[in-house]
Amino acid sequence: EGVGPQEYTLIKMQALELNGKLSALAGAGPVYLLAATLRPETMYGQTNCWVLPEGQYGAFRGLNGEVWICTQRAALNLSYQERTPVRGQPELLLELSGSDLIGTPVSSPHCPHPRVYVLPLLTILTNKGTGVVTSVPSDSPDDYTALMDLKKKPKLREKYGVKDEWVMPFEVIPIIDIPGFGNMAAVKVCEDMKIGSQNDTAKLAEAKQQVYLKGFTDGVMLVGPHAGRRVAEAKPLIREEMLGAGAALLYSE
Ligand code: A2H
Repeated sequence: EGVGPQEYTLIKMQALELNGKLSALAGAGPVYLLAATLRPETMYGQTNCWVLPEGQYGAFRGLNGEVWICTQRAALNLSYQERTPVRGQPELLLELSGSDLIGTPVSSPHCPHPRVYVLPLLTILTNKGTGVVTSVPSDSPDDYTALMDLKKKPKLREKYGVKDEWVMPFEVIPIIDIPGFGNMAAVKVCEDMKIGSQNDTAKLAEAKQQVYLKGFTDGVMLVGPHAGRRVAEAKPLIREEMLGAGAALLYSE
C-alpha cells in the first residue's frame, strides 16, 4: 500500500429482501450494502458478496432518502466526504452484526445474476473500506478460495447458517483474459499453487501478487460494452458510468 489515500469505488448493492433484524428498516427507503472495491470493472463476474460474521455494521441515512449499510468507521468517513445528509454526523438507523446480513439477497450493477447473496468471509478487515466486499472468484484468489470453502464444506455453511442455494448455483464467470493466466486467473493461480482454503494466508498473499498487477496492466475485458479493451482503459470508463448512473459512490481513506 502506498502513502497516498486509497480511492475506492463503493458499489451500491440493493437489498431485495429485509429479513430478520433488517426488517426494522422496512419503509425507511431503499437499502443498499456498500461494497468497497478497487476493481469496479470486475462486477461482471460477481457471484456473491462478503461480510465479516462477527463484524459490527450499521444502517445509516444516505443521500436521496437511501439507507446505506457499512461499518461505522466508513459511515463517518463518508460523512466527512459530504456523502451523507449531515457533514461529520452519520445518522445511525440500526446497529447490525455481519451475521444479521448473511443470506440477504442483493442486486448489483453489472452483475450477471439478478440476485446474489451475502456470505461470510473470515479475513475481512473492519479497519479498511466499508467492511463489505464484492466477490469475484475469477479474478480474486481471496474470493475464489472463500467461495470454494463454502461449496466444499457443509459444516462451514451450517456454522454460519448459509443455505446451499445461496452458494451452490454460483459458478466462476470468465470476464478478463490475462496473457499467461487465461480467462479465470484466480482459479489458475490457486490450482497451480495448490491453495487449500481461505486460511492459507501466506500462499494467498503470493497468489495475489502474481495476478493483481498483471490483471490490471495486461488484462483484457471479455464482457460488457468495453469487451476487447485493456482493463486499465476500461476501469475508469466503467467507474464513471456507474457513478453517473447513481450505482456507485466515490470513497477515499
Ligand atoms: B477488490 P487494498 Cl476481482 N477486507 O474488489 C479485506 N479485503 C477488502 C476489504 C476489507 N475490509 N475491503 C475491500 N477488500 C478487497 C474485487 C477485486 C479486488 C478483484 C481483484 C483485486 C482486488 C473483488 N473482490 O483488490 O488492501 C476488495 O477486493 C486488489 C487489491 O485496499 C478491494 O478490491 O488495496 C481490495 O481488497 C482493496 O484492497
